[in-house]
Amino acid sequence: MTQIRLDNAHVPAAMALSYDRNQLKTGIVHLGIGAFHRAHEACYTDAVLAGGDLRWGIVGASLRAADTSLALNPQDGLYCLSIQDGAGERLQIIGAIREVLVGPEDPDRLVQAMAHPDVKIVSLTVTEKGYCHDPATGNLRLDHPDIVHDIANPTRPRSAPGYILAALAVRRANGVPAFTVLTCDNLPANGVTAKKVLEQLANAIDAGLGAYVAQNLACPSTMVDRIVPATTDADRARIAGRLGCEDAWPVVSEPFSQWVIEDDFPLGRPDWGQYGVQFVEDVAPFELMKLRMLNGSHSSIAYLGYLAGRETVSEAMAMPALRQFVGHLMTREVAPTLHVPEGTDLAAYQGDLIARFDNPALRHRTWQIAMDGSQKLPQRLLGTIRDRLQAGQAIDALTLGVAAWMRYVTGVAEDGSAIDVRDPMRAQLADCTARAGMDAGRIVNGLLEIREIFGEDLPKNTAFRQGVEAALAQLIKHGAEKTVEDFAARFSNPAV
Ligand code: CS2
Repeated sequence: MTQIRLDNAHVPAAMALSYDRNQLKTGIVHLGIGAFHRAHEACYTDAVLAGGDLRWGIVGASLRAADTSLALNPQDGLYCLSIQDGAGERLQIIGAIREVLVGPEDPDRLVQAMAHPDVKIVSLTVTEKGYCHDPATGNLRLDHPDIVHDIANPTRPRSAPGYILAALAVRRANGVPAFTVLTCDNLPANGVTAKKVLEQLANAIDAGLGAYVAQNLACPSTMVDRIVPATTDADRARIAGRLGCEDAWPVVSEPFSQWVIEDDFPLGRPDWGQYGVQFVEDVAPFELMKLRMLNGSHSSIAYLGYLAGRETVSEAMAMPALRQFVGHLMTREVAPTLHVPEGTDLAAYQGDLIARFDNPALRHRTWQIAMDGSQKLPQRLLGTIRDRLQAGQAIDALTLGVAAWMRYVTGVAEDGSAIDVRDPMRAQLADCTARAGMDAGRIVNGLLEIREIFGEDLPKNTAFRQGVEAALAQLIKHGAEKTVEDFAARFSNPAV
C-alpha cells in the first residue's frame, strides 16, 4: 500500500504551521544537517518563524552523503519532531528547513547559496572531526586530505571550513559583508576554535583572505544541549501511524533543550531569546559544565556500558554500580573543576542529567556515543584530568573512563566478537592495539604515543599513566561489569 507522504500539501490538519512557507527568505545556511540540528536550531528557528519574522528560513547542506536530501526534499523540507519522555510522545511538524543541498553533488550551488546577501548566518553541526583540526592543540591539520584538497581547489571545496571560505571570498568580491559563523558542535570554545581553523586555512589559500577573516569574521561561541538519538525504523513506523502520512526521516528527542550563545551577530539574528535561548557575554562556564558533566559522563557510560553488553544509555544506567560510578565522576571529580555560571545549582543540574540519561523512551545507543572517541576524549575527560592532576587531586573515575575507551578501541568485545569502531583515527588506533595484543601496559604505551589526543604532557605524567594502565588491566582481566562493581564498592566505603 502506498502511503501519502508528508509535504506542503499533506500536513495533518491538527499540526498545520501557523506561517506561510512561501513567504520565507533564507537567512541561515546550515552545514551538517543531521538529526541534532533538526531537533535544536531548526526548532528554535521554527518558533521565530511562527512568531512572524519570516527572514530566517534555513537551507541545510550535507557535506557527504545525500541521504538527508533524498528524505527531506520530496517533503518540501518538512519533517516531524517527536519529543519523548517516560510519560508519552508529543509530535510537531517543523517547517524551518526550505531545502537540503548536497555539497559534493554541486559545490558551486552551495557556495552561491551561502554567498547570497539574504544569508546572515552560516551555522554548523559537522561534529568534532569536521573542523579538520588537531584536538589537542586546536590547530588546523594542513595534512588532512580534505584540507590538502581545499587549498588546491578553493572554489570547489570539500571541508566545512573550505566551504565557508569559498563563500566568504565570493561575498568579499561582491561587496557583501561577511555572515556570522555559528558553530553548534561540542567543542571547547567552539567559536574560537572555528575562527582559528578558518584563519589558518584562509592564510594557506591567500594571505588577503586570511587578513579579511581575521578582521571581519564573527564566530560567537555557543553551548548546545539536547539528546537526540539516531532515528530508528520503529520510530518511522510509529510516527507514520500517528501522523497518518509517511515521513522518511523524523527526529526523536528528549523534552530538554538548551542553547547558550555569545551575542555577536554583525548582520543581525533571529530573536531566539524569545523562545528560550540564553544570550551571554561569555559562554565558557556553560560550555565547560556541559562538556565535562554531560558529555564526559556520556562517553564513560558509552564505553563501559557497551563493554558490559548494554545497548542503550538507559540500560547502562540501570546497572546500580555504573550509576554510582557516574555519580562519583560528576560529584567528586568533575564538579570541583568547574566555575559554574552564576545562578546555577550544580547539584540540581547533575540530578537532571541523571534523569535525562534514565529516559527510558530514548533508545540512545552506547555504540552511537562511542563513535569518534579520539576527537571527543580531550574536551570530555582529558581537560578535567589535567586540572585535577595540577591540583594534586584523585582521578580514579576519569581514568576508568579513558581506560574503557582504550579497551573499546582494541576492537574486540568481551565475548570475543568484533566491535565496529568508528573513528577518523581508526587505522592508527587499530595499528597500536593490534601490535599490543591484550596487554594493558603495551596498549597504554601505544595509545599514549598519539599526541593529537593526549598532548605532550599527559603521556609523561606517571600518576595518569599508571592509573589508566591499572584500570585497563582490570577491564581486560575481569570485564567492565565487574570492574565497575569493584569501583563502586571501593568508593562507597571510604575506609577501603
Ligand atoms: C553525545 C552527544 O553522541 C555523543 O557523543 O554525548 O551527542 C550528546 O547527546 C549531546 O551533546 C547532548 O547535548
